[in-house]
Amino acid sequence: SISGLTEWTSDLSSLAQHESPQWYDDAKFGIFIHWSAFSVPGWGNSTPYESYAEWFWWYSTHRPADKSDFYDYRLRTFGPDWNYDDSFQNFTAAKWDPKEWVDLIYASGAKYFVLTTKHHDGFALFNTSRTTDRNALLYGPQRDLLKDLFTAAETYQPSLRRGTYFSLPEWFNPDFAPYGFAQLGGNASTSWPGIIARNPYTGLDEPYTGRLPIDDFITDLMVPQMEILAYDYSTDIMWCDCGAANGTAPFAASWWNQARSQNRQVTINSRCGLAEVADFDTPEYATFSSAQLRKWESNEGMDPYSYGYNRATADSAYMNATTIVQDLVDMVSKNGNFLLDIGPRADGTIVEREAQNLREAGEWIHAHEEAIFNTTYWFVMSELVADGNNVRFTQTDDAFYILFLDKPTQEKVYLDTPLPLLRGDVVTVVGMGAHSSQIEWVKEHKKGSGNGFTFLIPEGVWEEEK
Ligand code: FUL
Repeated sequence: SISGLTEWTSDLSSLAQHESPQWYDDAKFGIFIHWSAFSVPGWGNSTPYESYAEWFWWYSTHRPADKSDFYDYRLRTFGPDWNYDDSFQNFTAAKWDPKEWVDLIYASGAKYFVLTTKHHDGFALFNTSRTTDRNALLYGPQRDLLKDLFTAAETYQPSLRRGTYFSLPEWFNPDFAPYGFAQLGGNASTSWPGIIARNPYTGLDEPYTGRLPIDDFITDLMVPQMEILAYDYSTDIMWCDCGAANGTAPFAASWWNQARSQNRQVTINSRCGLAEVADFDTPEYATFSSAQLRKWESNEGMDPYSYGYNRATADSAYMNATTIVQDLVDMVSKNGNFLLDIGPRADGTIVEREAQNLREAGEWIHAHEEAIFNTTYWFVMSELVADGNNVRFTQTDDAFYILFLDKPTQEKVYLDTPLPLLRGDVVTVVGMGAHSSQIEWVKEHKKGSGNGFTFLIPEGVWEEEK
């Protein structure tokens, strides 16, 4: 036993007791980064939910799934002889400054980030030696991108935690085929295909560059790579994707024991293939309408339909600062975190509009951080329409926050809720609106008739829209 506590074992009853740490609950806002070889084609059409640009290979090689003409785009852009792995050489990171990324993440107000260390295409952004050569140290930028990003984030420790997205399956890896959809009962058109990709124009199998001989995908590749992320890179968040067959139970037990022995707290999401090890749920492009007892984190692209870079997206389509703040407030009021995704280009640059919107949201978030971070949701109620105002609630030990999603409709607002039991005596009202990012005011509550309470919003606190 470590520090008097029982060690984690790979028994599901042991693993089920692990929960997301306090820092994760307090952190509320993270930036997700989808960046890899898929950033080279960097294209997806705008059919909702069916055109993730990071699925370029899947769509362009599997016609029945391709509802957004990736196939034609591929032919038009790269010609008939092109294979997906040809994108490696153009995944250059030539203009990449990891310091700029972490500065932007910090400016956005986020307290953590999660990088795609390996997506379904199996191309790793970290040192996978011993398991495969299919990585950015040997192909493309020839650089340990994960290490450089984690190192750049040192400046902000411990307030900027570092996480790793990791796709359990490699959809097109012939070594994964034995664990493909047939064994999992999945849907062949969308999930865990385990189907070797074929160049649709030549009819030849696409190469799977960098494969090393292994006996078993799970024990010789998947689990060792998770261990590399945990022990060599010290990830704070193991953000798996897709579930599928796995070796997660023994991995998680060892990782948590090691973390505890180092006095670190780490966390694991719900997509590592075993419900019991999930510390938090991960709704995708979705949220909840009420508070959830179980910790959750919604993930969503600033691009309306894609996580990876999508050159077909117009600047005006990226999620704006107001929506970022509204979504964050809404999620936090319901016990959620918000993992907001950006898709950088293959050269490492970030779409300027995305960066601008993040910085603008960050101004509001930094100015009102006490109403967001280190708060808990109000168990009585999370959302309420009060006199036409859409409001949310958060609280701490000494404050109760009423957050307006939009400019208040009137000066006097009646909240039809029982007066919150205040542990301190402060009611802070934080407003937001397109251009109201700097305002904040405190107003004593007044008891109204019935259960609710009324408060006045002083004149002039809301900036005129510019
Ligand atoms: C999904 C993936 O298939 C998407 O490409 C994206 O990575 C999202 C966060 O998870 O399952």
